[in-house]
Parts: sequence; structure tokens; C-alpha cells
Amino acid sequence: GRLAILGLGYIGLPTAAALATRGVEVVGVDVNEATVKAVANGEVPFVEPDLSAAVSGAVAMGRLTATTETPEADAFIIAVPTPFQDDHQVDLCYIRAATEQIAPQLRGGETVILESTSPPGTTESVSRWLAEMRPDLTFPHSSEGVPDVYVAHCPERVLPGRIMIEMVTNDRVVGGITPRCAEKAASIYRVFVQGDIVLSDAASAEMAKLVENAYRDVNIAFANELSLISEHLELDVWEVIRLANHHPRVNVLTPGPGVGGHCIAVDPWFIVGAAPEESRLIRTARDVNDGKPHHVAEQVVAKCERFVEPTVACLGLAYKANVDDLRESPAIDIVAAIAEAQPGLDIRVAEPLTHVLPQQLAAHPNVRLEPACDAIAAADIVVLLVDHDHFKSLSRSRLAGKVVYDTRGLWR
Ligand code: SAJ
Repeated sequence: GRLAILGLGYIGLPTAAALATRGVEVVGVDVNEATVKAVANGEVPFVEPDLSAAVSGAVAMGRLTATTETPEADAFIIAVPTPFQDDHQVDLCYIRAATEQIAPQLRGGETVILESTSPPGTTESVSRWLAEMRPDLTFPHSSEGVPDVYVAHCPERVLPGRIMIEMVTNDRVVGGITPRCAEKAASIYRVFVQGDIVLSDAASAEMAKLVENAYRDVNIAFANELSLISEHLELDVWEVIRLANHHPRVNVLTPGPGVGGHCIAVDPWFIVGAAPEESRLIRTARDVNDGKPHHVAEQVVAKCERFVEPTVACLGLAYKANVDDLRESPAIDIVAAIAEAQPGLDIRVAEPLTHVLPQQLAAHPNVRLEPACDAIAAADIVVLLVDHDHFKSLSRSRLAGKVVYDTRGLWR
């Protein structure tokens, strides 16, 4: 049968490629014409190891096509963003728009899968929205006999940078509105998943996904709080953590300049939004991690005071090592905060994985993008913001005589 994937981003495109390279006829759908054009030509509009080969191969085999119009299909996977609004409440507009695209294509017998990370109850909302748009069909939330359309949630859990490996090897949770819905959805993932496929109900699956990312956020917040405490006590946090981690049941994560990306900095808020009174630790972890970029910027500004007209090199803009993803990146917020605090300051930014400054920084006339070596050579103060391999391999002698602020412990 044919499968349509709505959203050709970091999750939709790898999933499309994984299914298509295993012989499924996949139609990728995206509202962005540039994305559709790229994919139709077998190209990938972002950096992810091994994805390009899979996409160009699938397109060449004729298994993967791309379009802006949702076609008829036997199964639909929704892989669109779920951002939050200013008040941290989830914005379901893209999921809603996807269901509006799918509804007219239903004839009965299809499976609709929500992959986008969503608050508990969203998959049921998808079923309800479809039912409102298609009163001629029965949907599983209404529990009136056998539904015409099956609806399930299968949250993604791949790590950017390792997507093509983890997509295949990770266990998957599939939560159906009914057990039959879960079975239907699982049969699709069995095509490429080698890990276990664990069946459950939709709301538990939605919550489990949020819990995974909140768990990591809380643990990173612990490490980030330790970095503040250690700074206050004039201790080396990396040394403290190295020692503590020799305990057999202790595994403290790595402090950094803050938590970025489109998952860990976002998903815990969906739990807080669903149960605000009860989510005290999870909310505090968010606050600790969100406070870290401000702290780093303040420290850099304080270091600037030792110089007359200092030049600052900021290394890295991505939200983490070896990816080109700038979404919710603490590094960008830090550079912007420094530029705002010191309007005349000469700031050189190095990001080997991008060629243009993001909009937020392009607005500052004194911030410019340069190769790392040039930026370091010109700098009095070097701030390491992302632990890219590229920076790790730089010769340490380039840093001689400069004030170095290594937020990732890369050069320890
Ligand atoms: N970070 C630290 N210290 C650490 C680990 C991470 O400061 O010890 C920072 C990173 O630099 C980055 C942020 O946290 O800014 C998040 O990075 P990450 O590598 O922990 O996670 P993501 O956002 O790339 O991917 C996560 C993963 N979730 C978990 O590990 C529980 C991934 O499996 C999910 O699929 C993904 O979120 C998602 O899409 O939800």
C-alpha cells in the first residue's frame, strides 16, 4: 500500500526514507515548497549522517516522492512540529492543519498515526477532529463498533546525529485509541524497526514520550546547577563530576551553556501545562536550564571588563555537538545577550556547520561569522559554546595567552 508522511523535517524525512528503502511506496508531504523540491530531487535540506544516501537512493528507486498536496493513502503519519506559545501552552495548529489535509482523503480502512510529540489527549483530539470533518465515517474514540479509520500515537525517540541508526535499533512505543489501532500502527513500524514494539494506549504513550525528555532535562539541570555551585565554591565542576561518577550508581550528566533543541527544552512544558500544581521539580529544572545562558553571558561580559576594546570569539551556534540545528540554541541566545550588553564589542562567531548568521544575530552590526582559526586569532576572550569535533581538534597552542571560557569542558 501507499503511505503518506506529513512533515519532511528531522523525523518525517528519515522515517520516509527508512520505509521507502524497504520497498514501501512513500509520498512525503510538506507545506514548504523548497523542502518538497529538494526531497523530490533526492536531496536533504539539513545535516544528518547517512540520511542523504537513504533519501537519494529511495528517490532513485522511485519509492519516495514529495509533494505539497496530501494524496489518498492507506496510512498517514503526522510528523509536524508542536511548538509552544509564549505562555508555554502547546500550539497544536500544525497537527490540526495536518488532519484537515488528511480528512478529505479518507475512504475507510486507513491508519492515521501521530508521531509529533504531544500532550496527553492529543491523539484522541486528532480522532475527534477527523470525525467532525468526516461525519460519514466512524472513528475509534466514539467506541461505536469497528471504526472505519484507525488512530494511534507512535512517538519518535531518535537522537539527532544518530537518527538513521536509532530509528532502526530503538524500541518503539505504539499507543492506540483502541488495541486494534495500536496493532494496525505497529504493523507499519515492523517494516523497519529492529527493536521491540511495545503496545499501549494513546495517552500513556503520549505521556511516556514527555517523561523521557523531562527525565533528561531534570538530569541536565542537576549537572548545570552543580556547575553554578562549583563556580561559587571555586571548584572545577568537571573534576567533581568525574570523581562522583566513579560511584557504581551515580551518573551525573555534563553541564553546558544551557539546554537547546526542539525537544528537551520544549516537551517538559507540556507536562507542566497538563498538571501545573504537581510539576514542581520539572518546572524548576526548566528554569535552571533556561537560566544558564544568561549566566554564561554575564560571565563573558564580566571578563570583557578586564580589557579596553576586547574582541570575543564565540565558538559554535548549534544546540549541540556535530549537528547544524540552530533551533532553541542556547549559544545563539548567549551571543545575542553579549552583543546587547556590550553594543560596541567586536564579536567573532565560528560555526563550521552553517554559512549564514541566524536572523537574531545578523541584526547586530558587530557580530560576524568567521572560520574558527581566524576568530580565535583575533580574540582576547575565547568562549566555547558547542563541543563540535571541529573545535576539539583545534591545536591548543592557538589559545595561548587568551582568556578561555569553556562552557562544555571540551578542552579540559
Ligand atoms: N546537554 C547537556 N548536557 C548533557 C546532555 C545534553 O547540556 O549531558 C544539552 C545538549 O547540548 C543540548 C540539549 O541538552 O543542548 C539536548 O541534547 P540531547 O542530546 O540530550 O537531546 P536531543 O534534544 O538532541 O534529543 C532528545 C533525545 N531524548 C532523550 O535522550 C531522552 C532523543 O532521544 C529524542 O528523540 C529527542 O530529544 C526528541 O526529539 O524528543
